[in-house]
Amino acid sequence: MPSRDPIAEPWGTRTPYGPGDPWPARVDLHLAEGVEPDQVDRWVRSASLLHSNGDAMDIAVKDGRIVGVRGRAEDRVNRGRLDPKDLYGWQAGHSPDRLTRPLVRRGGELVETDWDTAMDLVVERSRGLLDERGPSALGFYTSGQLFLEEYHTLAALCHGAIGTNHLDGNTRLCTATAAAALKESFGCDGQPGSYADIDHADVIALYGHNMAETQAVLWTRVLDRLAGPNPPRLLCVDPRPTPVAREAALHLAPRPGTNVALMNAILHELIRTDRVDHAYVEAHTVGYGELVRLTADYPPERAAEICDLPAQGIREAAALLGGAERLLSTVLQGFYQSNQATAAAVQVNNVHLLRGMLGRPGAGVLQMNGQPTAENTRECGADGDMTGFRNWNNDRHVADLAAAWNLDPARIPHYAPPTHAMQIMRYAEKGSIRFLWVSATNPAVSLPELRRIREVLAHRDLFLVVQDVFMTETAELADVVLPAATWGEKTGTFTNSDRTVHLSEKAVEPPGQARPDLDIFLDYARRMGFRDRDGRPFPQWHDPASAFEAWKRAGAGRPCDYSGLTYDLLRDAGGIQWPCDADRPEGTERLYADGRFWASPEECESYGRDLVTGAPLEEAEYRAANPGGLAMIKAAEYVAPHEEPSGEYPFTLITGRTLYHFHTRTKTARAPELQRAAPEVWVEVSASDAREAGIAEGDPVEVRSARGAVVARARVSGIRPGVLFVPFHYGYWDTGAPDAGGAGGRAANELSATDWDPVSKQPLYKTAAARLRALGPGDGRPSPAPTTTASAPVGAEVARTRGEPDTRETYPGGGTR
Ligand SMILES: Nc1nc2c(c(=O)[nH]1)N[C@H]1C(S)=C(S)[C@@H](COP(=O)(O)OP(=O)(O)OC[C@H]3O[C@@H](n4cnc5c(=O)[nH]c(N)nc54)[C@H](O)[C@@H]3O)O[C@H]1N2
Ligand SMILES: Nc1nc2c(c(=O)[nH]1)N[C@H]1C(S)=C(S)[C@@H](COP(=O)(O)OP(=O)(O)OC[C@H]3O[C@@H](n4cnc5c(=O)[nH]c(N)nc54)[C@H](O)[C@@H]3O)O[C@H]1N2
Ligand SMILES: [Mo]
Repeated sequence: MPSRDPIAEPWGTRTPYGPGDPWPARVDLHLAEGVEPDQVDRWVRSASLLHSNGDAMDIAVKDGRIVGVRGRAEDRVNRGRLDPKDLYGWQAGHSPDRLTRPLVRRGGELVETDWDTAMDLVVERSRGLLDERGPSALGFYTSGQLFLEEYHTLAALCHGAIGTNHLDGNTRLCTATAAAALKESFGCDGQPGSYADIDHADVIALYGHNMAETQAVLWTRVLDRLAGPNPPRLLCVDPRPTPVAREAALHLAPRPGTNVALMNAILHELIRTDRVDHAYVEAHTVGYGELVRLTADYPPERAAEICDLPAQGIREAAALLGGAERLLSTVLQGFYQSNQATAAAVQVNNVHLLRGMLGRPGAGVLQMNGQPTAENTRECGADGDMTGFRNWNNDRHVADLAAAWNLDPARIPHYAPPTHAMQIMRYAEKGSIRFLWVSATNPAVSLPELRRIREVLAHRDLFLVVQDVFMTETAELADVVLPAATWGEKTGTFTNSDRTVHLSEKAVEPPGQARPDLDIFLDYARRMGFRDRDGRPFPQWHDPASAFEAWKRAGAGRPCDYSGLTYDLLRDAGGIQWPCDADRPEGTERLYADGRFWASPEECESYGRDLVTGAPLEEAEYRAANPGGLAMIKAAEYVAPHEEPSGEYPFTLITGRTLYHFHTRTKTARAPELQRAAPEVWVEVSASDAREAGIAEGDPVEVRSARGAVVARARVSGIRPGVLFVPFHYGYWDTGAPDAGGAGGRAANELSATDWDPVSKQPLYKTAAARLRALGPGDGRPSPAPTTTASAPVGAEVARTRGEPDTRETYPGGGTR
């Protein structure tokens, strides 16, 4: 019973405020039909697990079941607000098709079994491979959606106990570039800015970030500033007319994959017009001279040609950024998953270094996260980095970590960079990895080039363990399926994009025999008989609270210092930003306020890479370039995408999200309000391209790349001409297998290429070449794309996306008229 229809009005009503004022509270609530607030038995503290924003909420429990959620007015992140996924997504937990018992493959079929049988099988295969082939035969692929305690445990198991280098998270697909860009500029991962910078900024620049749809509550904060006195001006860089673009003072819609050229021209203009804080640059940075030299070759006219933008627009963007007194920038997948991902994201950092816009209210950069707990995957080292933002290339860091775990340093692999997810898949394909344990991610839908990924995962030489809450496309291919408890059914902590840590407490029992992921990992460790240096069972912890204490020891003294936090403090105070230690008991709003960075050769997390080739730098090179541990201004030449539109494939294909769904929809498709709002896949086509191809709104079309094809209804939208957009949410669990005859599936990743950024190794989901073919006239129905979002129709009458079921007819595989 929300007071509004959150589907039709995802951002709700305005609570305007002015610069420097506190963001007013607005409490959003949704309870199951027929339940009144005073009938709720208990409210249990948590935060949202369906994006990286960290919206704080209480879970309503009645008769041992979750019956709704309410935003927490006191919390610094959302001041009570919740978005549509927050309000409705919890219903997935009740779904009758939850996994409730372990499954093992027998005679080709997955059959139910008990935990002992399933775990014995996993342990037997692990031991056998360790004895025969060594630790490198084992790979682990995890998530950005578990809890901190679970990642730290998994990292300790893989890097410490087993000694394999093959551990990565789906954060590789998500925010590996954020981490890489922060390491390149500041020597270490760690988000400099704070969400509160929105309260103070006079200019906010969003680069490849559709905040309105992907961090909808943060966007309400921006909308509330826009509605108040002295509003900020927005710059939006996105090839689609997103809701962000609609509110922007300036919208640049570049050709996808040209971000570096655009940024170089902006930097060129900032330097030419001397919008440079020379005192800051001199005191706190190295590399300015090289940036001046390189960007001299990028006048706006040159970038205008590469990006296909008006040169005047680029000059105006530079003037907007150059005139800002308090500049906030946010960066997300339009940069991270596009051509030259890290090089482009680093240029945003450069704008801030040049202008001295760091570490004070309103002046900040947010190299955003995507997943709710991606930050923790990174800080715990479950993404292949070394636990606590340590440098795998620095023997002292390895020794330090070994001491925290009470293990011999020689057990921790540090002979080579950790293996990234795309390389793990390659090793599985080649047969050197024989055992792959996938937890809380669905690679059979989310990795690029699905036909190949399905083959790799289904190969009979690969023993595949899948730990999930549902029977996903990936679980279908497994040898062992482990049923997990999820949000609301287990306790743990997680950290959002601006370093705010929340505690999420168990509200209800998991269904059937499903168990918390932490219990599963610890059970595996006990059965494997791992020991520490003193012969005690390893890991030495046994439940969420003891796992949190162990993490505090492993992260203490590093930037992500949690040593001042306790579950009780998080319970009392709500969200707190790390670092939080004895000196900073209330946490830390902004990093680098003192102009000091974690960049000295002794402290840094990485010696850096060449931004164009990705070649790693040696310690000696790093020492020579940055002996004083200053921030690093790193310049990069523009290099064209590997796959550019050409005769056979004349369109650029980009993929991404819509407001109402989360990823492969395992949760959001099981929430009726969300599923109804975007029930099927679609393809966005510009009006001019549609006209030329004879395609009208809702007509069936085929999009084909060199990898495969997708069949969907066309949405004629305001997207940049020459560009197609396909949302990547739609796999096959609810419709059956992809068409084997090659007639086309519906998952966007049938189309994407096996290619990644040379620095961050993040796959390039946002630059591929494709062709578009009309499949005959439609039946007059529009495409199922929402009307409230970047996918809004142009030139056709389409019923507005609304929440009330009665006003929106639903039917299989289509939209609404
Ligand atoms: N509703 C919803 N919210 C989510 C999620 C979800 O699945 N659904 N997922 C969460 C996760 S894990 C993530 S990572 C975030 C992602 O959040 P976002 O990055 O905001 O989402 P995307 O739709 O992937 O991409 C953002 C924009 O990049 C633009 N783009 C594509 N190519 C280029 C390019 O070359 N240059 C530029 N400048 N822009 C380009 C697209 O048009 C798109 O609008 O969202 C989080 N929040
Ligand atoms: N084409 C294209 N592809 C993309 C992207 C894109 O923009 N375009 N974006 C990429 C990005 S940024 C991301 S983050 C990935 C996301 O890709 P995935 O991680 O594959 O997507 P999810 O559907 O979130 O998968 C999470 C899985 O974990 C399960 N799960 C949820 N909670 C729990 C739990 O508590 N325990 C366990 N064990 N399991 C749980 C869910 O049921 C689900 O199956 O996709 C990437 N792929
Ligand atoms: Mo992501």
